[in-house]
Amino acid sequence: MRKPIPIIGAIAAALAATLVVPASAGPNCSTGYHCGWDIGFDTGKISFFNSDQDFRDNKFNTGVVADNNIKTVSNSTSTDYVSFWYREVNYVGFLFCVNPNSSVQNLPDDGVPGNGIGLGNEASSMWLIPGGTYPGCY
Ligand SMILES: [Ca+2]
Ligand SMILES: [Ca+2]
Repeated sequence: MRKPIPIIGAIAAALAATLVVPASAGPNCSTGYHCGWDIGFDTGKISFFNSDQDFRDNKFNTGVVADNNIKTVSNSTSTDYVSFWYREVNYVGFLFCVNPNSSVQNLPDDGVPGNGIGLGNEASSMWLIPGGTYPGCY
């Protein structure tokens, strides 16, 4: 009877993970950036490198304004920044937060953008705070 060789298996798995997935990267978002989408992970993308206190002057790559229009978020920080998303400009009205190397797709949404109900299609600013991961964030 052959004995299993768990150490080689573990090394192979770790190596494969290292080769396939960058150390800290959310889905479809370049390392160091915090990304948002209009729909899913592929329609209407915007990438933030720093905090942004007002989305009214930010647009997706489709040209659509990002304010009150982000439904999906991915965190690809290269360090330990957690993204905190707010209902209003200037970081007022906390909505949700996303930990390093994490994401959330199609946030709960009542179908009416910017009416203060739901999490999707509500964000108007995003603040990056170091020291993650934080409990209670996606
Ligand atoms: Ca802005
Ligand atoms: Ca809403």
